[in-house]
Amino acid sequence: HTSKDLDKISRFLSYVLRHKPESIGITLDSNGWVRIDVLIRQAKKHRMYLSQDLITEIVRTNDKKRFTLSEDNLKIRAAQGHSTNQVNIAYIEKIPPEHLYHGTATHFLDSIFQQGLIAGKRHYVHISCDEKTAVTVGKRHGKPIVLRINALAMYQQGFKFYLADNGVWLTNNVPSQFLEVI
Ligand code: HQG
Repeated sequence: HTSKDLDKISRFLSYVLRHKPESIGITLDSNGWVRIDVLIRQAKKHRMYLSQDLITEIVRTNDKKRFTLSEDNLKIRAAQGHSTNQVNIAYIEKIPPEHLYHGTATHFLDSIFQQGLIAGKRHYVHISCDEKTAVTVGKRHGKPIVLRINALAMYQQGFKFYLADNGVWLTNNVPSQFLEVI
């Protein structure tokens, strides 16, 4: 498969596994999992032709490790990024490092410093463990800017942090006093 094909399928999987499973008539369990045979069957009805091998290749080669296979290889889920209400993943709580990073665009800054970082349509605020990744995330929205989050201080004040399967950190919201422009 060409990287263009894989990219197209990755986008399709992101859409159905994070946002709109009902668009192809699948249901995710509360931890986000769906059986791969069911996914393949339903995708085919929408002219998206998947196979177990293709799915394995995408999970393995995906640049951001967006998808996770269950241990028995029978199920798949998106690691993070959900907006669908079908899913409420029981992420494992973790103690964060002193600093974490959030990449955003300059035009959001005023609003962010007024309201803090909020999850918006997704279930959590998405946070990177290094500045370089945060710049890439920010570029998706405009002129990128990186905010440093005093994550350990937040944690010590009772905020919870979670680490997704793919290394993305998650939290419910970040009040602006824990943010610094770097
Ligand atoms: C901003 C990608 C105004 C926030 C990435 C962000 C990530 C505010 C945007 C994952 C705000 C939401 C998530 C406030 C936050 N006022 N703007 N109070 N609080 N924002 O796409 O973090 O390629 O939902 O800064 O790599 O950009 O999809 O979140 O700019 O891991 O796999 O609101 O998505 O991964 O944008 O990215 P998004 P995100 P994938």
